[in-house]
Amino acid sequence: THLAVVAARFSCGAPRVGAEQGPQALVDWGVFSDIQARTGYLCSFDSLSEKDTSRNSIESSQNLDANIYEMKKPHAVSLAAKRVSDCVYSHAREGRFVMTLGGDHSIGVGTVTGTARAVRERFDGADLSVLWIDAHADINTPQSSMSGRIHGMPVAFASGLAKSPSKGIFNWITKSHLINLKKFVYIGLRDVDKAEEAIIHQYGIKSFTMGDIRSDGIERIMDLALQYLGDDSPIHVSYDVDSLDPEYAPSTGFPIPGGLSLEEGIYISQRLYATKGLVAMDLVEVNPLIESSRLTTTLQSAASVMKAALGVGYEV
Ligand code: DIR
Ligand code: MN
Ligand code: MN
Ligand code: MN
Repeated sequence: THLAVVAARFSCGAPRVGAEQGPQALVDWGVFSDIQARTGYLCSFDSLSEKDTSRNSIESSQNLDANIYEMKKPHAVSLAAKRVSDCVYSHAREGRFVMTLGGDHSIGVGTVTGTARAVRERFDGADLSVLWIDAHADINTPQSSMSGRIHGMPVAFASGLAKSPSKGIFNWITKSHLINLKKFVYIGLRDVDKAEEAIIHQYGIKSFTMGDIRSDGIERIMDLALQYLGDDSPIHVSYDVDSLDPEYAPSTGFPIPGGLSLEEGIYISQRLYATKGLVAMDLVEVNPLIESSRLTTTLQSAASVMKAALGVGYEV
């Protein structure tokens, strides 16, 4: 079997640089040699970055990337996400497991739309199931966002909740790309904007907060999450490393206390592996420039949740 690793080396959706260096740090940590040695997977690598974008599009995106439509760097982010979406799609279409390394979470517009489109084609119009493991809800629209940063908006664009504002931004997203919010679950939320809370409530989006995990336990929460999604469609997990407590993942742009323990983070992955329905994973928001002295802690944690999702170290 074939594991397609996509290095999405972008940080244009976030206020700070550094997340574009996350993928290389993870690869250098040796995660994939370990996975190849301990599973039957053969890994292939794609590397996408702003530097590879043609001179013309870089120039035009820089010229156009004033803060328009309440969004910061919309052209650069839209172009990056489109490239990620096409790349993820091309692998998922062939039945490969796709592991995308971020990058800030705006690349999530690309990852889930790429998988959703491939799954529709391969499984007769079926909707993809998505788990969004994150401290944040990432569901602001350009209108509701207070920061204008698109790493806080990927769920809104990937689901069609936020429409292409115009001038070509995200207008590559067609109906076949969209994820269904009825097949979508949050786990780990603890820093949600008021406007995002209203959106989650309005659309009835299933959400398991850190409070829920503390009162019911992660085992029960995973039972409920998987039961809600059902077992009739393939699963994509978009794993933001900031879902983990900063003790285990300090090198990230927006660390929020009170997160998942590493054990809970690994348990989520193990449960997803055990469904046999997991087809794609993102591991995003590793920023080697933040808390650099504790980067190895962050890489170790990220590696553990990735490996567990692929069945490495899985027992029972
Ligand atoms: C905030 C922060 N909700 C925003 N989001 C973050 O900018 O939309 N996401 N930090 O990771
Ligand atoms: Mn996120
Ligand atoms: Mn986050
Ligand atoms: Mn983020």
